[in-house]
Amino acid sequence: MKQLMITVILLGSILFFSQSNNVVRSQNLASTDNATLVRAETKAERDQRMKWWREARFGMFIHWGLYAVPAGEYKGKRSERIGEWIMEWANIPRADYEKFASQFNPVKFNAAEWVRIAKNAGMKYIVITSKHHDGFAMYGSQVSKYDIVDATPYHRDPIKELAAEAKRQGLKFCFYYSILDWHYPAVYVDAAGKDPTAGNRTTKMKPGGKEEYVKYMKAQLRELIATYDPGVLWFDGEWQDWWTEADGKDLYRYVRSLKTDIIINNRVGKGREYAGDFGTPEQQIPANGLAGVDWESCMTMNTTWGFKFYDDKWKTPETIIRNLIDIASKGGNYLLNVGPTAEGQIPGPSIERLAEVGKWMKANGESIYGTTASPFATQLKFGRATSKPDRIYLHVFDWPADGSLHVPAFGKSLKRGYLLASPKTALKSVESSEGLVLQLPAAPPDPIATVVVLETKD
Ligand code: JFZ
Repeated sequence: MKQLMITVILLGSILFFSQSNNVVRSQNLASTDNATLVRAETKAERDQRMKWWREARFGMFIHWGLYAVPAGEYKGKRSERIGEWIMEWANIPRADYEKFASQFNPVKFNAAEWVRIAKNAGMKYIVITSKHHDGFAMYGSQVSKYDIVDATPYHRDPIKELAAEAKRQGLKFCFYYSILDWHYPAVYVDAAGKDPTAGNRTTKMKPGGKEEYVKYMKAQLRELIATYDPGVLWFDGEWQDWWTEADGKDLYRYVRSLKTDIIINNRVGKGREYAGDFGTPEQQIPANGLAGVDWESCMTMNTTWGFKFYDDKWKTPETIIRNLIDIASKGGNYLLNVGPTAEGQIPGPSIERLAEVGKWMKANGESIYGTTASPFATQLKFGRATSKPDRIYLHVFDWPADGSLHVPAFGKSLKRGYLLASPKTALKSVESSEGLVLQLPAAPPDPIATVVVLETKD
């Protein structure tokens, strides 16, 4: 019996390793252990689980919490730092920070409108902060009184409406959840000049506190999964000394046991690169993507995640659209943030930018959704590329002055080339050993990014 079991386990892991799509992943303990801890997952099963997420390419991040009340200013003090960290940079004791709850009354919140804004931008999923570092639950939690239903004059659960509305409009609904918690009683700060109950980058845990806190987190995660059925759990705040890789694996396994096909980011464990199901580069696009692993770049549209009323350093629509293309061309997803106000409104400049992205996505979305990374060995001089089995999409950022677009060889021959906007007009082309020269119109139909389709044959 025992021998049989060992054989089964060995065969299982050989199968897992041989099917694992790359060396990096199989070298990583978290991904292999996690999978075997839940139950051995084959590559096909994993591909199935990741399918919707890989095809989606574009999601909305929502940082919404009590920090929207001070909105970046406390006792007259402003900062260049991010808004949701105000409890840290303004050194606000727990008892004072709690008072923001009585001022949090998002009467202008409209779930249908938020989801419509995301959907019209071309986004396929939403990731909202269920609990950020400040420890405040933005949903109706039964295991804490420090939540939106119990502690604010709003007395309602906006997350329920948002989850239902996302489902209605066909977007996946997902949660951010912080492991770092500046409000939990067993957690304290031990740093020069800091109040022991304020926010801090690093925290300490009272003896025996972690076990109790992990139980609390698990109870909240159980509520989140049972009530709102999230597609992704996006952990954060894992860099605390008291949080270990083993804790991360245990939490990963716990969450998967509650919902087998859920997707979990890497910040559940200590390794920012490979623990969990996907990597999370923040405010940056890795030059060559992340080889062999799923990944998602999260980014702000101005310089903060949580709302700050005076942050007006907005990215242009061109930058945002080109970032989305750049990320897709490297095989990643783009999680683009909005920071709603304490009244429940997405800032106007965010809405305007998302509408611009939406216009572009409406015309060019097929060059993003369900694509894989660029087939070219080096980055194109004129822009970016994505691919599908029978075609390549070229995203032209820099329009050729003489109208001749030089495309390096891509190992297949060309069936037909055309502008995505005018599929009936074949572009004149000359093939050579160096590649392809396409004759484009004199002016770019879309100066942000014009998409050229290359239908290919093997
Ligand atoms: C984290 C959060 O802290 C931040 O508030 C936001 O939610 C972002 C998406 O994720 O970003 C970090 C992570 C680590 C540090 C700072 C910001 N750090 O270690 O100083």
